[in-house]
Amino acid sequence: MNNFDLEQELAAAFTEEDTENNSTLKLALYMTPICPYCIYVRQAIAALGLHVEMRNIYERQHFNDLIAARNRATVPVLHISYTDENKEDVWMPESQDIVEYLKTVSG
Ligand SMILES: N[C@@H](CCC(=O)N[C@@H](CS)C(=O)NCC(=O)O)C(=O)O
Repeated sequence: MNNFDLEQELAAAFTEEDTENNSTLKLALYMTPICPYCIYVRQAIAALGLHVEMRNIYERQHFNDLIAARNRATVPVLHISYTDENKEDVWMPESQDIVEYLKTVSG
């Protein structure tokens, strides 16, 4: 495991506060290491200092989960889940939309 992977593993243990909705949200990015749109989003995540778990779809489980949710393997996709069980998970595609959303989360 290299430093980047380790950092992501540790980051996955944390969550972001969703201040607007007063619940906790967890962010995960479905990605591949070589996809330019994914790199763009990952750079934004680093710049914003957010904790986002990386889910490389070269790993079978992550690939299967993405297909089950969206019926397509296009990445990046941001998975947003909430501690409030009444709130449905969101699967957000499109790198530009993801970055704009992340800016709102980082406040
Ligand atoms: N408009 C999308 C483009 C995403 C995209 O084309 N991703 C490529 C990888 S860089 C991909 O997943 N291609 C395979 C596929 O669509 O099944 C975005 O900005 O996120």
